[in-house]
Amino acid sequence: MTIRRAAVRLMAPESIALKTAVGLKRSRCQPACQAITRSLRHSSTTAAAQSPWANFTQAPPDPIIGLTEAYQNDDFPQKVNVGVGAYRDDSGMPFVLPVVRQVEKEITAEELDHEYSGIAGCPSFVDLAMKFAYGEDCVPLLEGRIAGVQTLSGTGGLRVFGEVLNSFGHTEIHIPNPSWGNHVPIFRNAGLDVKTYSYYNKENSSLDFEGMIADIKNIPEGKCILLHVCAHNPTGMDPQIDQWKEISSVVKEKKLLPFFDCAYQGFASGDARIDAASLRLFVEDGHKVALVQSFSKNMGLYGQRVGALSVVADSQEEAQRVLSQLKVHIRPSYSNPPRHGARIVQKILSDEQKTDAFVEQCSSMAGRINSMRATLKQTLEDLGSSRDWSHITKQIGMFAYSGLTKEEVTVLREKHHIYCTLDGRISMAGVTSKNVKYIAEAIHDVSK
Ligand code: PGU
Repeated sequence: MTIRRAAVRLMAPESIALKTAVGLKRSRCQPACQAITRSLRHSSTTAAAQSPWANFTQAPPDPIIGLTEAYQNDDFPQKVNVGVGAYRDDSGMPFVLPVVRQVEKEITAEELDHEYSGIAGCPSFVDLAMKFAYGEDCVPLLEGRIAGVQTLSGTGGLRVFGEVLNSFGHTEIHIPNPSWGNHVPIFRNAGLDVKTYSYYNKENSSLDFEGMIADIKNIPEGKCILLHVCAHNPTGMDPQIDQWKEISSVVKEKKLLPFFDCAYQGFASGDARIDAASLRLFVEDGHKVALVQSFSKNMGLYGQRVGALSVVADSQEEAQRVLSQLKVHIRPSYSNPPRHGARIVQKILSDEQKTDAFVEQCSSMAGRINSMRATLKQTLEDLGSSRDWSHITKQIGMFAYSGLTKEEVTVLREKHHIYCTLDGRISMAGVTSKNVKYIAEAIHDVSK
């Protein structure tokens, strides 16, 4: 919403009447009308002086979601939204997975009720979500020592666990630099000090593995470290499996608490079943990890807010105690999670054929993104760009961390009506065969 529209929405009815009255032509504004205007002006001033919201300053728009709002208010025909990480088909339209459509019909036909969920959500959804991430043969899962709850997607799970950490004495959390922009306010609002460790080398557009290891070695013992399971947002650069092994051993040495954020399972390799290798390796190494999963991207269930939070414990009994604490934080926050999205995921993951269909449909989304990476890079080269764009195809997942500066991004937005985040992150999910040339020409124009 623009600031102007927001102001109109928040405007009191009497000030709207006032605007209408003062907007009348002077000749038509008889003395009676003028008196009304005077009285309205007086009452609105009084109301403003008394308003309990008078000291509410205008907050800046959200750096990611705010872009969608600005895009929606732009009437330039070729405008492009490559801000938010939300998949679009090749016509630029939101995409509902066919398997999701199919199970939605089944759910409707079942005429289910709308009773409350339990505080921890739907238990069969949680079990299936955990199997999907940890793998069916995961020992702690088979031993029943992973505590799991349904959450308000990834964001909700991160916030709940941030609060739980804080209430059990954690004062800080270490996230990669850079990371998803919302990690900072989520953890800050949960009462944690947010610190960063090196992750990316801008000079060569690659993972800064040495810097990462050196910084992790400097994290004080016992602190919580946030790791992206795969398809790191925003850089699109993941450690290789041998590098994950080294990270795991340093994390163990420092007795850190690994907290995994899994928002893109399926968008890294294209196979959702193998994208959780980093998490599985940590669990095999004996770490007592925590994990947040989101089904926004891989199942395209963004607005359904469906995700899970789980914590590996030492024993079944410990898992029960952890579960009870997760519930203690959820109950006063939103009481219990919504049902529909969880029903969709539950129906898909409980059926082998539907799971196969989902994996294939997710893979086709990842495939379209990869083909757009190649086309964008090629078109930039064909246009004669002198910059090296090879990182666009080296990176994986939903984003291209383009290397464009804040200034270049601003020109991209103001001159070419292309909306990406100020750090130069381009959501490749919004690039299509119809707009890729326009995007490449605009990038070339701002980066010449
Ligand atoms: N974790 C990471 C790493 C993410 O990128 C996102 C979403 C989430 C968690 C949370 O997603 P949920 O929808 O709550 O499951 N990041 C996207 C979506 C837009 C946003 O900022 O919320 C993005 O564009 O970065």
